[in-house]
Amino acid sequence: MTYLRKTLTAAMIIATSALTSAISVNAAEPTATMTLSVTNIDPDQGQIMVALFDSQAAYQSETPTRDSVVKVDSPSVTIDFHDLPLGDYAFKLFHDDNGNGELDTDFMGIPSESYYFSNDASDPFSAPEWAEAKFILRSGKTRHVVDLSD
Ligand SMILES: [Ca+2]
Repeated sequence: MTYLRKTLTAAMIIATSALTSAISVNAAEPTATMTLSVTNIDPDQGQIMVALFDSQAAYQSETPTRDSVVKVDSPSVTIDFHDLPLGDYAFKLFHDDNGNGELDTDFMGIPSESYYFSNDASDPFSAPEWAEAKFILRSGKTRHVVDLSD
């Protein structure tokens, strides 16, 4: 009885330490770099403002995991997000062409500056749902081309 218990305990310690080392090997989780190439920015002034979301809850509560503001001085800009954990994301951006930090709208509430949701998602009456805009970020490098000419 005593011998069996000691043997079992030793086996459990070995199993536990094997598990611990397996976890520490995985500690450096794979990440990804996401590049946004924003093209056909017109007029080539102001700034591009991007918000990146990593969950539906974050998307709906407008709580970006990353954001970026890039000055526009040519019709195209490139924005990189490094070291992103893999998973589902959605982003939205707009061209703040008058540089006031806001998406301007007309008297009907319709945006008067260019904007874009990931997947080119759109909804005629409001912002598109997470399900429409989300994409899966895999390891390595991902590039999204955002054509603002539309
Ligand atoms: Ca603006």
